Parts: sequence; structure tokens; C-alpha cells
Amino acid sequence: GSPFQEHRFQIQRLMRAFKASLTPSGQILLWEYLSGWKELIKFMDSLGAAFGLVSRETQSKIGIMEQHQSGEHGHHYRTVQSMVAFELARGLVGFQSLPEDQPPSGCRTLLRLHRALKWLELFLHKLSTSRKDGAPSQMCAEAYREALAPYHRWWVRQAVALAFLALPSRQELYRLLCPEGEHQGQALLLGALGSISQVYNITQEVFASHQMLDLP
Ligand code: 1PZ
Repeated sequence: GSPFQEHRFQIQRLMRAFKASLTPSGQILLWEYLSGWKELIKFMDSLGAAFGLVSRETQSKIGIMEQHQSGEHGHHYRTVQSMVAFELARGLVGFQSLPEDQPPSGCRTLLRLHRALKWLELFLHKLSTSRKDGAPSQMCAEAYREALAPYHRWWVRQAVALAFLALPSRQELYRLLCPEGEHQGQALLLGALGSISQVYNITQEVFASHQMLDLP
């Protein structure tokens, strides 16, 4: 293949990453989870400069997770479950705001990505069931209102609303998601959705069972 291939977004790779993040015993592997997010960054970057803020914010959250993974206690950051257990045991979760000199916890950082994954799930669902004349900007906005807006400050909501206006048409979006055509694109979207939902639901259960759904 082309030497540039891995720089291009591929929905197959997205699906594989989230699928691979799930172990048979229901653990979620963080490295694979984050590689799914890195694939999504490629997609955002293919949408143009208007999505720079969203892309940089996502990279920054991934960066924090990777710092934990490469740190002294990195081996505790192999799965979502082991990370939660470790940060709980050490009082590192940050149920109240952490002191400024401490890095953001893995739990509160993952929670941000986790909420955004809900946004993605809702959006992909809307897109895959939409009619030919559906407007992606509207689907994005609806999913955003439901999954993310309640957690975002005013200026963030304004910036995101602007980015949505810069979204391409439904046809163009499908082309970027899956150059092989809309028909195959729909099947791949559904496949990706399946893995994303599974990963989302398990993470949600883990966070809910430790009252970690609104960490500051
Ligand atoms: C089609 C692509 C458009 C997707 C847009 C979805 C909306 C994303 C909103 C991003 C906001 C960026 C500004 C910074 C927000 C932060 O305040 C929050 C909370 O973090 P904190 O301030 O508490 O540390 N950050 C987030 O919520 C992380 C959001 C990650 C963005 C993921 C986008 C999903 C993209 C999927 C691509 C198709």
C-alpha cells in the first residue's frame, strides 16, 4: 500500500481498535481504546481547520492518559478497571478538585473521552439511519445537546456550534468515512457503532459503580 496509508482515517481501523479494547472477561484495554481515539483525530483533521480546537482538545486528553501510562505506575494503566482500582486506592481520583500541581487524574480525563464517545455513538446512529436529505450539522448538534453540552462551559458550546456549521454535506461526510460508497459505508458504520456501544456501556458501568460520573 501507499506509505501514507496510515495517516488517513479508516473506519475499519476505528472499529478494530474499539473491538480490540474489549477483552473476553470484560476488561477495557486503554492502549487500544486510545488508539481508537487517535483514529478519530485523523477523521477530525480531514474535516478541516474548523475542527482544530476539537482535535487539539482530544489530543491533549490522550496525552494526559499516555503520561499516566508511561509514568512510574504505568502498569496500573493497562485497563480501565485497573486504573480505577489504582487511583481509588491511592486517593488520586480527585472527587474534589485536585491541587494545581497534581496532573489531572486518569479517571477524570477518561470520563471526558467517555462522554464524547456517547456523542459519537448518538451521531453515528443518527447518520446511519438518516435520509439522503438529512443535515449532518443538525445531527451533530442534537447529539451534542444530549451528550456533551450539559458538561461544557458557555464559550465551549459557542465554539462547537460554529464548528458544526463548517461540517460538510451528508454525501461528503459518507465519502470521508468510507470511500467505498454509501452502501458499504452504512454497514461499516453499524459495525463500528456496535463496538463503540459495548465499550461505552462497560465503561459507564465501571464509572457509575464508583460514583465517578461527575468528577470535576
Ligand atoms: C464531526 C466532528 C465534530 C465533533 C464535535 C463534538 C463536540 C466536541 C467538543 C469539544 C470541545 C473542545 C473544547 C474543550 C472542552 C473541554 O472543556 C472539555 C472538558 O474538559 P475539561 O475542561 O473538564 O478538562 N473537553 C471535552 O469534553 C473533551 C472532548 C473531546 C472531543 C471529542 C470529539 C469527538 C469527535 C469524534 C470525531 C468524529
